[in-house]
Amino acid sequence: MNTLQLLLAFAALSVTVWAQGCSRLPRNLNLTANPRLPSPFTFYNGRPVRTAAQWNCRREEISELFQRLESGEIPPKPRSVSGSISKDDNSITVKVTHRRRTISFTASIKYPEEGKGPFPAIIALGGTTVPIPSNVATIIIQHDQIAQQQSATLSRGVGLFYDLYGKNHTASAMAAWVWGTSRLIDALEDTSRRHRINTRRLAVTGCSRNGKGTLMVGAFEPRIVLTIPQESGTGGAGCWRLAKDLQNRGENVQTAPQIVTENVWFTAGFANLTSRVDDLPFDHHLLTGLVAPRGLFVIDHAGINWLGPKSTYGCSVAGRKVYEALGAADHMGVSITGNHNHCQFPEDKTGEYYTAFIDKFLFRNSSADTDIVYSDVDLGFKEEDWIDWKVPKLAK
Ligand code: MCU
Repeated sequence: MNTLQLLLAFAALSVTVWAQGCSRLPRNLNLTANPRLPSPFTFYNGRPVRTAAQWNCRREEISELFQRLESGEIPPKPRSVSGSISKDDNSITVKVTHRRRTISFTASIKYPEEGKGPFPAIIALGGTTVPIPSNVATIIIQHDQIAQQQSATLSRGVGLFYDLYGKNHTASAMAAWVWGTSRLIDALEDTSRRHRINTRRLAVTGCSRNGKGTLMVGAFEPRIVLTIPQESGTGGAGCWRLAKDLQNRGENVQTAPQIVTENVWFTAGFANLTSRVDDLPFDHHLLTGLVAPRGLFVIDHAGINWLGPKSTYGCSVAGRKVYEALGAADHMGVSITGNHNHCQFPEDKTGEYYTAFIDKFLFRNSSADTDIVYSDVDLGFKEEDWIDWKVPKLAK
């Protein structure tokens, strides 16, 4: 083969690779220890991510890695999903049929007192803990009905999701909540002429355990334009590796080995990995990265060690680098302040920043300043200890 032939063969090969789209992960993953936060910009096979198109492939890969190792599978939309709005306009009932089984659940809708709409809406997991602006609707999904979160021993496979897919489905409670929230949005789309919600301006929020679920929903449901996890701590906006390090330094912080004994937030198989989190090909900065470039405002508590505020801070700073690579650093913010009760919304800088995120992402006010990385105490994250990769420019 001469040089020209060689070049042509190579060109043909790369065309085939591109035509096939993203390269697939192997069936059996080879997990190798990495004590730092894994690079968002290196594929599982070691190749670099250099373009926006490659990031889309990497994004798919990260999503699959999370589902395989940590959350369990989030099933796609079943063929039959429909919605119906109650006569009093205060709720939507979502009906889903999959392989001859049917479930239904109801979410409440509260509209602003004034105005015609369509209104942006905040979907709240279980109830609201953030202030709802007077021009925004609230939709409350009782996600515990979709997958229970009472205890690690009693709640596995309990809830409407498992009535539909079987109690041995790999989906963790959080994966099931993502699925349920997605079906709620399907139903809102299905009934768009019968309600006054703007389904293109949806946010999601929840606090603590529901904050963990909130980040998952934002990561896996692209129709959400603003994700607001509040005090989600470990298993949410915090990183497994950072929490482990804090514990090694004597802090009373929640870590992976403990969390799986407490509840069913993760797929059952994740329990085999919690003693070796360095082997995970991801950490939660990549969950943050899955939300990019959509709006994300991480709220946490500086004074509750169990939540691991240092972990959430560092993990957010690392995850924000994905936004930076996409030319949208200010689409992601983090604010960690103290002096309030757990899940009580703080009337401090966090409140101010929250309003800016609402303005920018629910009302498309591009001048709202959301370039925010804030903590009211020094949370001491040393990037050089945790990040050994550079941020490429992926923007088109
Ligand atoms: C921060 O979320 C959880 C935490 O992970 C648990 O260890 C603790 O029991 O409960 C927190 C919570 O959901 O509080 C309402």
